[in-house]
Amino acid sequence: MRDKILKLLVDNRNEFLSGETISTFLGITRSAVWKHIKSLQLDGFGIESRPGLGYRLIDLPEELDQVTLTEIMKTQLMGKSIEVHQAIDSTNNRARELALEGADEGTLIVAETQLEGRGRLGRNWISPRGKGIWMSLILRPNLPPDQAPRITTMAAVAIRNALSRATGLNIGIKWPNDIIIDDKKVCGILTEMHADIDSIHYVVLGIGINVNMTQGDFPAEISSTATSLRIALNRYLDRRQIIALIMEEIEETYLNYLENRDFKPILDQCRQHSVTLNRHVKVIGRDTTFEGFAVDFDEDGSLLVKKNDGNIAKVMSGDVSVRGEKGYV
Ligand code: BT5
Repeated sequence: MRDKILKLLVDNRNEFLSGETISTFLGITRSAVWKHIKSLQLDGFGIESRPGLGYRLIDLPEELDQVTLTEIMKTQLMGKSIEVHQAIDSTNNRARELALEGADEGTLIVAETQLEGRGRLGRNWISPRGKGIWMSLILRPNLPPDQAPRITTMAAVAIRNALSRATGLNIGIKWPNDIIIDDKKVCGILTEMHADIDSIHYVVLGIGINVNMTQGDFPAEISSTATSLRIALNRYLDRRQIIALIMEEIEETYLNYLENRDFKPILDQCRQHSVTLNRHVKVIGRDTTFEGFAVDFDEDGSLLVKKNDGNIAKVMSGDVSVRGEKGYV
C-alpha cells in the first residue's frame, strides 16, 4: 500500500493530492494514508503536507553522487577528490588499490553498499544500501609506524565531534574504535596501513556509520548492540551533510596534530567523551581475557586497566566490553 501511495505521489509530482482523493482511490481510510505518508517521510521522501490541500512530493531520498559531495565539501584536503560507488566489495580495498597507485592524501572512497564490508580481524561489517555512510579516506601521515594507532584515536574524536554537531546527541567513544549512543554502536573505524620499519606509506581510514537504518535493518546478531542516528533521533538524516562535517573535523584535528605533534589535546577529548573510562571492563585480547577497572589512557593512547590483583595492565589493542546494567556490552 505504501508503494501505491508513493506511485500516486510520483505520478502527480509537485501537485497536491488530498488525503480524501488518495483514500478513495486506494480504498483505505484517511488515517491509514496519513500513517503511510509519515513512514515515507521517515525514509527520506520529502512530502509536504498542507491542511486543506493534501500531500505533495517535493524530493526523493538523497543519493550519494560525486558532484554534489564535491560541491558541499568545505575542506582544502580531505574529501577534495571523491570516488562514489553504487556497490563495492569494501571501500577499504578500493582505497588501498588507489593508495598503491599513488592517490593523493585526502582521497575519499564512498559506497552506497558494501558486499564484503569488514571490521577488525576479518569480521563482517553490515552495510545495507543507502542506509549508512560506508567510506574510506587515504592518509599519508609523516609518523613512525608505531604511532599509527593514534590515527584511529584522532579519527574517533573527529567523527564524534562531527556527529555531535550534526545531531546534538550525546555521543561517546568506546575504546579503541567505536562511536556509541546509549551504549550501542553507531559507528566503527577500521584503520589499515602499509609501512616499512621507519615510515608509513599510507593509512586507509575506514569509517562505517549507521545513519538511516531502522531497527528492522539490523540482523538478529547485532540488533541489541547496534543503533543508528535515525533510531536515536527519530528522523531521517542527509548523509551528504554528515560526510562533509566529518571531512571538516578530520582535516582540522589531523593537520593540527601533525603540525604541533601534540597528542594530548586529542587524548583529553577522548577522556572527556569516553564511555570506557571509570567503568568495569572485560578485555579480550589475542591471547588473554581479563576483567578490571579502566582507569586512564596512556600517553600513546593505550588503555590502562587496573586488574583485580591491583596491577595495572596496558592494553594496546583488542576488544573491550564495559559492564552495564545487563552485564558486559
Ligand atoms: C569495526 O570493527 O567496528 C570497524 C568497522 C569499519 C567499517 C568500515 S565501512 C567502510 C570501510 N570499509 C570496510 O570494509 N570497513 C570499513 P570491529 O570493532 O571488529 O567490529 C565488528 C563487529 O561489529 C562485528 O563483528 C559485528 O558484531 C558488529 N557490526 C557489524 N556491522 C555493524 C553495523 N553496521 N553496526 C554496528 N555493529 C556492527
